[in-house]
Amino acid sequence: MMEGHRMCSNDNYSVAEEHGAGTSTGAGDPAFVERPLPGTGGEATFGSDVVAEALRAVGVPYIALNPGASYRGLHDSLVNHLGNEAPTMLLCLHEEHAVAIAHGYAKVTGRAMAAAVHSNVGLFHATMAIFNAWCDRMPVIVIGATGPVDAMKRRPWIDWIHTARDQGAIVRNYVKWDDQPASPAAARESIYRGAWLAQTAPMAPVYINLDAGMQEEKLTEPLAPLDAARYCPKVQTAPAFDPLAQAADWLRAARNPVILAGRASRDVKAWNERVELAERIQARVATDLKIGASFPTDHPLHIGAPSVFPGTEVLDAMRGADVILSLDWVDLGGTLRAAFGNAMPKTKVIQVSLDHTVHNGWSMDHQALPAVDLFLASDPDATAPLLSEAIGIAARGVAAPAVQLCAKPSLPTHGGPLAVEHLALGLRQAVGRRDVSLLHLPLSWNGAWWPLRHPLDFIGSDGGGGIGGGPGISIGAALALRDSGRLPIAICGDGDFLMGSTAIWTAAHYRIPLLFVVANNRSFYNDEVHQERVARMRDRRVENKWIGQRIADPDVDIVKMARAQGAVGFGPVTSALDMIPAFENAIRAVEAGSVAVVDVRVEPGYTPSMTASLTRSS
Ligand SMILES: Cc1ncc(C[n+]2csc(CCOP(=O)(O)OP(=O)(O)O)c2C)c(N)n1
Ligand SMILES: [Mg+2]
Repeated sequence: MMEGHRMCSNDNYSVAEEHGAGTSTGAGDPAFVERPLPGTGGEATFGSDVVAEALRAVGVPYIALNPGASYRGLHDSLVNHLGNEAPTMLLCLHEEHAVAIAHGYAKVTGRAMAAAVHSNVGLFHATMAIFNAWCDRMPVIVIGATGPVDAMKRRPWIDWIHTARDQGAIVRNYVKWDDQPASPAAARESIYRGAWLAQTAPMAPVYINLDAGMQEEKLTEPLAPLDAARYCPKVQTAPAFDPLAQAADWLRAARNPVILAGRASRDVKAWNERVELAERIQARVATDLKIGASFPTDHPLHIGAPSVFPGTEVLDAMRGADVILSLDWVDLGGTLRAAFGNAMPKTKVIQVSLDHTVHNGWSMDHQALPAVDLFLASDPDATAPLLSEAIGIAARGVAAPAVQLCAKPSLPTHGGPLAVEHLALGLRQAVGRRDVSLLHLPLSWNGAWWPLRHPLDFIGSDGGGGIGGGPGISIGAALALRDSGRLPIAICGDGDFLMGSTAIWTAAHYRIPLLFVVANNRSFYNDEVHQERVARMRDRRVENKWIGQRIADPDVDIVKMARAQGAVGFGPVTSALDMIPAFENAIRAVEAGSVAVVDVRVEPGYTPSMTASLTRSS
């Protein structure tokens, strides 16, 4: 916990640069789990060899997949032409996990992995995870397949049902770009373009659909080499000079500026530059539990605790502000409405974002249209240091009291029922001084329970509100964190965990250590809250809210589900007395290279602000 009043300088909340995540070496590496016998190697001979080489050329390290005959050509090329290295396959039990793993990997590294899904049916399974990554603005190269497009080459029945006229239409509304290249050379260009677009801000998934016929056909002649780097140029996303200077003038003169610190990279330098900007202008800063940590939550300038829906402290600070600087805040329009009602805010609003470039008419994830006085069409990470420089004044220490983040710092000593808060306290106690990355949090989480002091302390939520993404996203993130020295912990609701639970096998199989803690209230409790609300509005029986919601009778044996897939399982933990030893044993298992799952039985309950936001009637 933070001590109370104190002066802090830049240094207190800056984070030292460290070695990067995601470069795995040596034993236990997923690349060593499934080693093929030496293949043919040499020159590309088939269309799919060209595709595999292109994936390697753009730096795709892993390809999470569920197999299918539509891409059997590519599958062979990855194994027998490239030797299952760079990219290495990660077999998944469901396409949703394959995309979620790639999504989680991107959340840590900012880089795209690939996910391969069979024809239309695999893509159908993958859709929710693609939508999650889309809303989260995370890059994934989704490889699909179809055909043979030439009907004369199709096998009876199966090739026909697994061919679609326009397969990309299944996902076109929530990917940045899609393609169905007709030749190996076009497929190579498509992979280069896809990798480039997916990883250029605003980042998002892309979908590339490979004709089975094109994959399996022999090359008539070798392709001239193309240097992938020249086809994936770095795109500069700095702001134009005039709006930058104007923003700097407003912020320099502001008496009560507020920064809404939204989507940001996991880059330590960018984190420190954000802290510096806030300290220069003494701006109070709000952060968002939907997305990765963007500012130290126990910094004196941080407003209250981070939450999914902005709480009263954030809204009050906005009302008292003379300038609001949004750094790509998710739902700026809705947040302004929550603070100022439907009237236009009198406060000056500066928006820094590139997000408008991917807004479309199908998905409403662009959120409400905000009133904005100055728009900097630029990447917030690149903009913050430029703003600091243009503002000119030096960063000052902050004399405000540090935020008390931990409300009730003691665990019950009795064996009574556990709340999610107890789970959080027990877990913090068990992890001690380790560097922890929280990879997922349940809806019942309160941001006050766990200070976030580093961009990798919390990587954000699923993006699209698609339950079941938690396990897969967490495994992809843990893969990226393998050599980071951080303890990866995912805390999932039981509903989320159960929907995504067969992702565990992939983590166990490829030796991706992480700790899952299931906040098991044996319910899709979120929706109990809604049924309660409806019953109250209609003056009906609130007591019936559990029907069609409770995951009990029988209770699911989560520990057995974990063990059945090669993870180690602990629990069910029902009292505080058992909780710390269970966590300690689980952490030891993770540090020894295992996947560990702890089932903690908790009482249902959400924070008041979450309940209020969920149940707000129209
Ligand atoms: C794919 C999907 N199905 C249904 C929902 C609706 N939904 C939102 S939260 C939730 C309950 C999640 O249960 P759990 O993870 O156990 O969290 P709890 O609410 O119990 O804390 C459901 C069903 C959703 N968001 N996504
Ligand atoms: Mg639940």
